[in-house]
Amino acid sequence: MKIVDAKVIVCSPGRNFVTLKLITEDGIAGLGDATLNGRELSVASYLTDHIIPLLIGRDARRIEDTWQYLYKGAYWRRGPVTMSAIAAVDVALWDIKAKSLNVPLYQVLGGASRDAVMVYGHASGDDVEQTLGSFGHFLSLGYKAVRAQSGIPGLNSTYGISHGTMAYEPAEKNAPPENQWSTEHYLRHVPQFFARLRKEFGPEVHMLHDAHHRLTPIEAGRLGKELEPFHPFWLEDPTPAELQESFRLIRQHTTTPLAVGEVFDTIFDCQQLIQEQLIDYIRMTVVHAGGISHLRKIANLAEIYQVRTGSHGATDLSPVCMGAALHFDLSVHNFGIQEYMPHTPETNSVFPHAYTFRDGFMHPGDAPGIGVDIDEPLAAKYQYQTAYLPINRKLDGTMHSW
Ligand code: EZ4
Ligand code: CO
Repeated sequence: MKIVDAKVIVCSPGRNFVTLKLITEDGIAGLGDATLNGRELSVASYLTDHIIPLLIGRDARRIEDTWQYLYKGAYWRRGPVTMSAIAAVDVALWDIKAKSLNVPLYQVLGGASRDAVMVYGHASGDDVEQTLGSFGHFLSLGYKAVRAQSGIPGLNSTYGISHGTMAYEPAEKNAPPENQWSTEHYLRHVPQFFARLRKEFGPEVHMLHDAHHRLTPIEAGRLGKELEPFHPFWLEDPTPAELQESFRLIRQHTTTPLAVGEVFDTIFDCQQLIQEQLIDYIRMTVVHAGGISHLRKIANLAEIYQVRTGSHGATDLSPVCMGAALHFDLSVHNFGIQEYMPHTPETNSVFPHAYTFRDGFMHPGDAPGIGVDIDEPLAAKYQYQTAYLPINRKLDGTMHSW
């Protein structure tokens, strides 16, 4: 089953997406997401200029060998651009494999380990009152788990607050927007905010929060400790995780569960975090972490240490990634939770899909393969637009992690 054609489709139905399409000699098409928010064209070039010429004529059935060929064969290992490109190939090959067997992808990944996949939505607001309203809205839609982010008094902008009806997921045309940061303001606000949420919505609903890499380990320890009475499901990205051992310090101070990994790209980014049991949820995604093949290895390592998955699922990952993630989530034993932000109607019309949401849970559907397609003529109507993620400065102008 030779690969005879391959193309990279860049489109922007509201935001930029990069999609790889592989076609076999039998006419089976497989899709893989290759979107890296704010750096989209680098992955498109990596695929078009360096990978596609190597794929033509290869046997589409040899998924693991192709993964190793692209990873080891590049000599230059790891990194988000390389790993997103490899992921796109890997997912497209899994899509082809399952389509050639006429089964949904989860059936070739060992079958379903559960009936459906619990997802969490994103509540946000400029202040606590608005966020409470948004949180209640998600509960009325059936969500059993909701992430809550609120504007912080004294700061003119912060991470995670949606404006208007659009789901929050930044990418600004032309130049990066600037956000403001103050750890003091943030730490004063969040525990009170969570106290209100828990009081308002009772003990059952899972409440999540994303600190978005902005605290030092000891500050994160303090936040985790102060949140304990309100038992959050997790505290996400409490501190930048390049230095994995810094999580030891957080662990010494709090039992609040920790979730990390949306910016990681290989198992080596989380090996110490997992093996020392410094985290509770690993948030790596199919698209940025080398595809289904590599993410399964990460999940298998995590399973031994009782770390569960909690894959990133923001709207800057395409529906192709969302579909692949749901097959992974349904099949892997140590699944924890899946992030879900619905895409816009334009995006959904470019990427028709079989996955469904019902009552707080999702299912990938039973269409052969991943169950996500791309409408190429429609995609061609939405041209790529230069876009950047925001940057973040402290009140005195110092650059900070966004
Ligand atoms: O900032 O996907 O948990 N979700 C997140 C996201 C990330 C974006 C970056 O492109 O942290 O909002
Ligand atoms: Co996050």
